Amino acid sequence: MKLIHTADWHLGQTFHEYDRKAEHLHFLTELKTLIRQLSVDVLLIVGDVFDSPNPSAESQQMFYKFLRDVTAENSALQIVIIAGNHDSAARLEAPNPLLEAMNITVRGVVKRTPQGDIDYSRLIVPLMENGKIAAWCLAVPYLRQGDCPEAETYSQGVGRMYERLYEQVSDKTKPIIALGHLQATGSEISENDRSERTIIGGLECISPDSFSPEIAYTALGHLHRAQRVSGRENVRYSGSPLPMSFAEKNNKQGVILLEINGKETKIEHLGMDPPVKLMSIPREPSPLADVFEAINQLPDGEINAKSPYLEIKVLVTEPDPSLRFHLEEALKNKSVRLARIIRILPKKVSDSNTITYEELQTINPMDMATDIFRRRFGGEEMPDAMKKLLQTVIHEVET
Ligand SMILES: [Mn+2]
Repeated sequence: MKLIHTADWHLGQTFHEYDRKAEHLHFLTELKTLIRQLSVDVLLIVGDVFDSPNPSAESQQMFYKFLRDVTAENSALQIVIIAGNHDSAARLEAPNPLLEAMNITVRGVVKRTPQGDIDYSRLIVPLMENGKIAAWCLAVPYLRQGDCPEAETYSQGVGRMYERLYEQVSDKTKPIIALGHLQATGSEISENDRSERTIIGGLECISPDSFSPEIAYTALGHLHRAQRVSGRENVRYSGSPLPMSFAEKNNKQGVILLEINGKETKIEHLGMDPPVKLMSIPREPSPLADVFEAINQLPDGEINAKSPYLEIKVLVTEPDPSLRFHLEEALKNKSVRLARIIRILPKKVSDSNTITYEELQTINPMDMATDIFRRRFGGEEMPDAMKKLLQTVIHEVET
């Protein structure tokens, strides 16, 4: 049985105002080719299908056209999709009556039975091969606090969710594959990346022990860098197919191919080169003269849909409202698309209270709040109860 694990497509994302439709289409075309060439049985899409809970008509159309095309081309293909924190759980599930007829299962909402218990059975999806159940999929969407079984903390609740689901699988002779959109402890996030840093202070990290060693493979989404978790070969993030921010420019994009033969599981990361590169110049933030020099070295040519996105890091000594204009002038005839300019003040100035918007974006809100608390209350630490409450609020706001 062959499966492809992918996640974090973020369809509809604009990259610093640039539309990414062409890049997403490129990925979807490559994915379709892979599925056909490898005769894949199951496609697992592990959350953050869309970048926004209210995706544009255009990005929804792209998604549903892909689903239609890929299932038409591969009549035996089964697809399991879960919602991520960026998706609207209910909206993603809405077309289920149509999708079910196409062998596609979407799980976004954790439903309750009339007695108020979690409806576990709905989250256990049989994976078929030649008309027979070949494996079980624990299709767990991104979980909010109230979705989990009773527990002291969010992470314990999530752990319990997977335990219960595992217990509920009656036929454990078949391989079990768990899905999850979460941050696992022992994983690395991309430096300064706010889109991933939705879980604060480490308390909300999920222990990889939540996934029983008996589970053949755990397919994770949420972190955009492909990686194993805590050195466990079979607990993995596929990573996103496109870099979502400049912090991710060195990530290796792709999907994971999983081959299950009885007890044996073969796991392989299939690299896919995104059609548009991210460039950051100069290597270190530099004075304007060096920046112009670096721009000079860029290749000449026309700008098209494949031209790299460019980040420029300038050391500035004072506000310069015409900076962007001068940089844009220098970039004329260069085959790049200017995405952002980072202005960095030299150390002695930035030591004062001035910080740039970009710097502000990199500060963890929890750190900021505890710092302010300390200053206001003569060095007192914020009480744990208040920290917990704040964490819940930040979590809700950011997800
Ligand atoms: Mn996510």
